[in-house]
Amino acid sequence: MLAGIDVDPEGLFLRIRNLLNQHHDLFSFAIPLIASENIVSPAVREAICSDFAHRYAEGWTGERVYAGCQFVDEVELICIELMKKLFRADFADVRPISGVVANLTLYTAFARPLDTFMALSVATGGHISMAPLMGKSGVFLGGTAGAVKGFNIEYLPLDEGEMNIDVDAALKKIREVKPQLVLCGASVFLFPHPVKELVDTVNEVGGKLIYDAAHVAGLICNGYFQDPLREGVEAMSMSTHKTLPGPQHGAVVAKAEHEEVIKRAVFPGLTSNHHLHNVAGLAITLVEMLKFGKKYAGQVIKNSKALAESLYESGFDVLAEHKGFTESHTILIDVANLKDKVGLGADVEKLLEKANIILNRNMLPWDVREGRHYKNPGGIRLGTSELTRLGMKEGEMVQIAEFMERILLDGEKPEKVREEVKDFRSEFQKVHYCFESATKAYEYIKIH
Ligand code: DSN
Repeated sequence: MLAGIDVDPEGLFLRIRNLLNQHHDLFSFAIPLIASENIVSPAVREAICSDFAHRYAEGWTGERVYAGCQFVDEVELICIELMKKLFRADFADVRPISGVVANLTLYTAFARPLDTFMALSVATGGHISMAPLMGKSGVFLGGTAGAVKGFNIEYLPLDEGEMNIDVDAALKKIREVKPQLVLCGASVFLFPHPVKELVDTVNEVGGKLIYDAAHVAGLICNGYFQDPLREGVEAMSMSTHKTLPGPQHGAVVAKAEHEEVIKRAVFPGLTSNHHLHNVAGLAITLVEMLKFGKKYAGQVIKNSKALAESLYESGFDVLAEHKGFTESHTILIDVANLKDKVGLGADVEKLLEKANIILNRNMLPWDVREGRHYKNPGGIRLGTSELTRLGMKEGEMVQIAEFMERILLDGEKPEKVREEVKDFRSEFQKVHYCFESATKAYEYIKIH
């Protein structure tokens, strides 16, 4: 034994494989509600365990510095063309290996260390990749924009009632601080951001407006939510696995004039090899979006509205009721009123996990003011992308709200509800909005 680990290789191998199998069993019978997650189709799973996973192809297609890339190049070119078509973009780069690297690509292309950068704070829905190294109060945040790029970060103000960027306050601040770069987009992204309202002022002060579409890329490319490139942004970064139901990867789309600076930022700036199996998986995902995407994205939004409505009617404090709760896949709930009964966000997350209902705690914009911490914040965040891919519709959202009500409001034991959750899930075992396959959504595929 080494620090509690059996070092017998055979035993360890079997143990790891057993853990993987258990994980697949868990998700086969769970309600997956994490807004940043989704499930890929069997065709995409096949691509991501292909030989592409073993290869190198540094640089741009047709200009690689390794042999053996002829099929890799053809797949990547198809992927690029599909990105351009679906996002109606002049230029696409599918080499960033994650959403954070996609953001870093735009930071590198459009700004320099010590430049002033504006985005939402983490507490108001921003992502850690937008955050400074140190908070204003001297607390260590370690955000990518500060830690890696050394930006001077000013926050975009949030209108807490509207759960959106406060346009008047943002315009005033942009005129004052004259940022080189302003980023719209968020990790709690309920409503389209005011790109059109901000762009002229950002440009007047000499800055550039960009957009992080990590959460909403699968809505945007199917004609929903908003169309940032038409509304005035220079470029959009994204991850490819949230509402866009692809493998874990990143991408950037931009106006034609930014092609060279973005290409250079990606390679040799931020990547060496760019995970070719995920590029192949992304290409297949984009084909799926071309064929099935409009129905999928429309249903994601219908489902999130239905789930929010049912939860609200059950008595949950779902945010932004006066605006129909959400225009995306995401719902935010204030659970501070459950503090004495079940606890705050982390307690709610853990209790629901016992019933195989998987979601995450989330900060509310007013948590810091009210003395709450990100480890046990006042909110929970829910997303409907993965449930939609499993074929669920509005009726199932009502059922899911009931499960949550019974555990969190009526005090039923989660272990008892879990048995019903498993029954409920047994009907939804295939991935939808993709090419037909016999493989189940969470089937553990054994090759060895
Ligand atoms: N942290 C992820 C999210 O859950 O939104 C994004 O990277």
